[in-house]
Amino acid sequence: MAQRSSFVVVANRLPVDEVTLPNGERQWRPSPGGLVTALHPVLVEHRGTWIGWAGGDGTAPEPFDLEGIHIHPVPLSADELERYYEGQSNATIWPLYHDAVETPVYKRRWRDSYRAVNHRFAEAAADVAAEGATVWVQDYQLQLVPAMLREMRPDLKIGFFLHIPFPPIELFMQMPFRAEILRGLLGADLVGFQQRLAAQNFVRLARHLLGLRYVGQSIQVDGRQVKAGAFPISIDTKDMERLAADPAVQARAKQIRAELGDPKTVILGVDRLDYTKGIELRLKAFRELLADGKLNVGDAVMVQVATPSRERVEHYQTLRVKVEREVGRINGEFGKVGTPAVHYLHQSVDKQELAAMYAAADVMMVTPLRDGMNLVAKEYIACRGDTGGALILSEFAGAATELRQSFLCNPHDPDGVKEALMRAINAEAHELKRRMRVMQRHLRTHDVARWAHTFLDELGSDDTEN
Ligand code: GDG
Repeated sequence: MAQRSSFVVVANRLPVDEVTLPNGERQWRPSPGGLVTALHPVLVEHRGTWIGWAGGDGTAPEPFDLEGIHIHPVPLSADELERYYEGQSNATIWPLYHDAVETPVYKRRWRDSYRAVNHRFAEAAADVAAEGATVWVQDYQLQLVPAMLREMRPDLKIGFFLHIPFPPIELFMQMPFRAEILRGLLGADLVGFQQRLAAQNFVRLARHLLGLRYVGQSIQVDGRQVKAGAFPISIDTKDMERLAADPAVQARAKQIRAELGDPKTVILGVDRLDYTKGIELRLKAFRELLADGKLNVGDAVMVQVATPSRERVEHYQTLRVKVEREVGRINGEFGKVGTPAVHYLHQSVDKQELAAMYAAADVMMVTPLRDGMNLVAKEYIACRGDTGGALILSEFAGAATELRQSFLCNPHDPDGVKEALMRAINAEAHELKRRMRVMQRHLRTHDVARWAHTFLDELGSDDTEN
């Protein structure tokens, strides 16, 4: 029988990658990424089990322990990867929940696969959870798990957290199996969102679609209370501050600036290559400012890290072509030999290099059309020490609710983005420092540990150590 845990996290992906050592041996290593960054400290604290997919297709490896976490892999076949993951999760739900900024694609066979895979994850959780355990289900790939798990194990305390936005009723109603998704989520005792508005969308939807009554943020379902609430996720602020203050990282930041030709202004973007992140509009704003003569190559340089993401999904292939065409156009028109206007990296950089980039950037551009939170914005703030730097932040990122001292902009308005960028570039140093200090103070108290504890407290289970 599987090892039983009193605290279980269920997420699409396990927080590990398999690497090949120089001697050819295969080994599991912790892997970077938004969700892992967020949950790792909490799991270690609680000695929990993490259930998820280990990568690859076919059979899953046997459960194992890594850095204080019990890892419980769930298999996905090649067919399921295409239908459940790339299809239903990333070509249907992801665009629909992000304001349909790309057209969602609906396919019955994707939906069937989504159901089957959710059932497998629920069964795994039912197997490993101890009597009365707390199970925390993560994100849009697994929205049916809470109800399936409740059916199998009514003794469990079930939490669900959605990392991405939850759309307004009008949009959600497009979804062909909308009632099933909603009932899936309502299997939880607590459904957490990044934003208050998203929680409101959810309770209103429960009334609209299923005629359920709610008082405040508490919905009555089959004689149970299901609570909804906002739990804005954050970063491990201390860890990020420490990393950025490391002399090697600081030296690398200086070196990056020198390699870029010691320009007056280094403008940085760091995103998964995703159409919600507003990478194209950011490049376009930069191109127009160069064309208007408001910025000059040499004085200002842009660095865009666009981490490869969901490369087999068509929307993402199209986006890559568009972004790379725009980068080519800008460099073709404005670059000089040895001095490109945009440095574009379609690759993943390591954590130290990322921190050095943040520390080297005068202006960080975070311009999503819609984003649940956006941890990049928070990481940048934490990496700037007390040295200034400016954050341009889309009003449509969840982070905008908290980071009010950033230069906020509407990413749908190109002139507004350009104006925000120029204001940031021309701001006085003392003004930038003042803004940074306020946001840094906020992040020191509102870090990822607080996020997790607040959620688990509300779920009534922040005693999982025992
Ligand atoms: C989803 C929601 C929500 C990126 N490139 C590299 C790299 N990263 C790291 C960043 C950051 C994370 O990945 C990205 O997190 P975001 O929050 O910015 O965005 P999503 O991936 O879309 O995450 C989002 C999040 O879930 C958490 O709830 O905030 O709204 O969409 O940590 O640093 N890390 C390294 N190299 C890279 O090249 N090492």
